[in-house]
Amino acid sequence: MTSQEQDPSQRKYRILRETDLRDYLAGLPPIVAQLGGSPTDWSISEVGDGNLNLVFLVKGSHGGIAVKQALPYVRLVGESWPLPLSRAHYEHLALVHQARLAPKLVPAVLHHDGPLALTAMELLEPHIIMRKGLIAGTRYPRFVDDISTFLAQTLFFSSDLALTAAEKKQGLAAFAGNHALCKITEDLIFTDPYRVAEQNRWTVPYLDATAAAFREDLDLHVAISRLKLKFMASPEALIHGDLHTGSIMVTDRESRVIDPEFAFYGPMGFDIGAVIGNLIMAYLASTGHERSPGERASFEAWMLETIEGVWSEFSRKFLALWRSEAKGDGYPQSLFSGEAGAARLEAERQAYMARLFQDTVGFSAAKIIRRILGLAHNIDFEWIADEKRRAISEARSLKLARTMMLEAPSFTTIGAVTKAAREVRNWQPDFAG
Ligand code: SR1
Ligand code: MG
Repeated sequence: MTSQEQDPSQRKYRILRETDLRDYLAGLPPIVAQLGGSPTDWSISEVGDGNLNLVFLVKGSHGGIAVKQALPYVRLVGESWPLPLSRAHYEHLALVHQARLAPKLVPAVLHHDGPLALTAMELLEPHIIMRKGLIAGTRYPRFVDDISTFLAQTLFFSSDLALTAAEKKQGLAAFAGNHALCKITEDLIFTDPYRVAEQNRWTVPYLDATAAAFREDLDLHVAISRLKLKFMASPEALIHGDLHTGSIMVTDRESRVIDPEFAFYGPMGFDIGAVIGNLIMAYLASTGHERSPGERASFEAWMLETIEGVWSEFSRKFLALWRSEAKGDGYPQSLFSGEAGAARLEAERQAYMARLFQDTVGFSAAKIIRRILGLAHNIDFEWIADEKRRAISEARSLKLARTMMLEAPSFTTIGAVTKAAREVRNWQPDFAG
């Protein structure tokens, strides 16, 4: 036996500790070559700070890799919340698919082991998690171009605009089993923040009244339920499914999208809204990280430009793909022939983008609310040590998100969203005084 991969006893699922991982990787010749040196000299450390998985960084004399292993439960909560290991399969499938559609914008997969729910990937170095960079006030000049390309290419090329009906349905079937991860989203984003749920939390006592108001607000309950239904019943494209700024790694020269374990065929606006909602939170949290008033003003101006750039560049690239690569069964060319047909199709493309923008605004708002009133919070706010200052940023975000969700049709441009964000940044909640 030359490799542990060929030894059936080694292929059963077990949670890997650092020493087990060393032995396991030592049995994989391509990985040994990539790392270099003797396995006994490799440094291995578990660095996972996400909500679900183990993540190891492994470094040898020649190079490094990242290894991700799914745990059979939600790491954030513990063994009382079991979660299928199959998510590692869907993540692997999505990474391979995204690498084809958006080359160089996701980490390269080096090895995948289904039974161990483990994937070894290219080590992204010196990249950092974008959320941490934004908290530090760092600007990323490549980000708008990279994320808009990622969104336009992964969404367009997995949609009915680019695929035949048969191809699209095969894709849908391949990801249909990832329903346990969808259920997390259905509960944690679209339901729990609006009802009494054991795991909800918020910054007490400052947000007590707002949390209670959200639980009683039937207009909001209708709006979030419409979004939930759209999430559950709109298989428009293969979406990443968890595209927050903690799922993006950046340097000043490049950006990579990681962690697509929530991938499934869903509404495109959920991914675009995730990016924009998380940028809005970074913008409104920024004041909580300043050491003197106005210290981060130019960074904040860049954040607003970035929010505008994400939508406008995505929209431009998506439309360009639709005009040049529409080989799918949606909008048959034969129905839009001649000059009049071409003009009508172009008008329809614009109408499609307007509807997608409405979805994006609504999903952005849902993403903001869940991070402030639900189970899983984000460090943009959590790292503001002074609880009152944190609550001020959170209250502003909730106020903006509520308006975006209830009045989505009044936001017809991304400029209207950034204008509202700029205005709410100066609003003082009652408890601030
Ligand atoms: C219980 S998992 C909580 C959250 O972590 C992931 O990153 C997803 O956003 C999920 O909703
Ligand atoms: Mg994740």
